[in-house]
Amino acid sequence: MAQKPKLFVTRRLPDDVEARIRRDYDALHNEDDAAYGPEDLVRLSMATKCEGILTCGTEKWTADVISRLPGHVKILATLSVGYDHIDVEAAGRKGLIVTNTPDVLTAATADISMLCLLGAGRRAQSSEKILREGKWGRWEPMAMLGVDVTGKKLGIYGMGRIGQAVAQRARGFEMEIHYCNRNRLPPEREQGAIHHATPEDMLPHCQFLSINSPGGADTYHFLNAGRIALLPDGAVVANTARGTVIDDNALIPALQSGKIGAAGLDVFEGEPDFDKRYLALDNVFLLPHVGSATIETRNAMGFRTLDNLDAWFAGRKPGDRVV
Ligand code: 8YV
Repeated sequence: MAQKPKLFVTRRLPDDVEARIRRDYDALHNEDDAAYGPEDLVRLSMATKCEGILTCGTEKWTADVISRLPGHVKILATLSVGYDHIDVEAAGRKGLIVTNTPDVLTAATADISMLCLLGAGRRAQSSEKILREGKWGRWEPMAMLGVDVTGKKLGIYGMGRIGQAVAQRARGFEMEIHYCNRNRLPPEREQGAIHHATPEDMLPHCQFLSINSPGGADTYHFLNAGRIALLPDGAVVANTARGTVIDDNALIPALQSGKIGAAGLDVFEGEPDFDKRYLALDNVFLLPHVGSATIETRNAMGFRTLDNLDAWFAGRKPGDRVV
């Protein structure tokens, strides 16, 4: 019987995914889900003599780490659609193939974008806090007033797969969809959404703003003080993309002053660390990066990652090759 390919798996994954890995690979699993730093990644890549690595967004594949990987490592398959944790240029220089998992987390992440828009707009966490703290008294005509989502103007920054799925959901809330994307979508995908070639053109329309762009250098601190100033007063901002897209030093004062009415944030710069000033605000709805956190979606992401690895080990081109 042919030897199973050697794989290094950096995180503990759902049972069905782990079972498929055990069936098809000679793998080093991370049973305890230990956190691997740069030295561990290099050391374990060497120790396992692996040709493939199955990683997640938690491991940082910097140019330095990639340059120190042994030559037997040929493919880095990430269980994520985003790959801003991988220096793809360094991977390209080394001839390392990189794959990701598009499509399979689109719906789950778009759902969380809606949850953030609604949770922020309707003050979900500060309302729940009242219950948990036993402070629910008489119904008050003026208590916990949020803003309607229905019928409002929604701007989507980043109209890729997830942005388009957010638009589809927001149409159910009768929202008027605006979007900012380098390229205008064809009419059948645009479905009446209004294209803006620049954020500066779109932001003044955004009573709600959903950030669905990739992370990385191109979008770093996109939402800064200057762009916040362009939003209508009281706008609601949701971010399920990457924390780096928002400048916390601009958003937090805007939330404090009421310039931004509320924010729903699933991602943070430097997560799991995050700017603790958010915790003192009652106009925020905060989640710990759960955009793709459903069992169905995580299984699908795991299987898609393995499909990419299987293809490469069978001598075929992986479907989701990014480098
Ligand atoms: C997860 C994500 O954090 O896929 C992404 O890009 O941001 C999230 O779904 C990621 O999959 C963790 O590896």
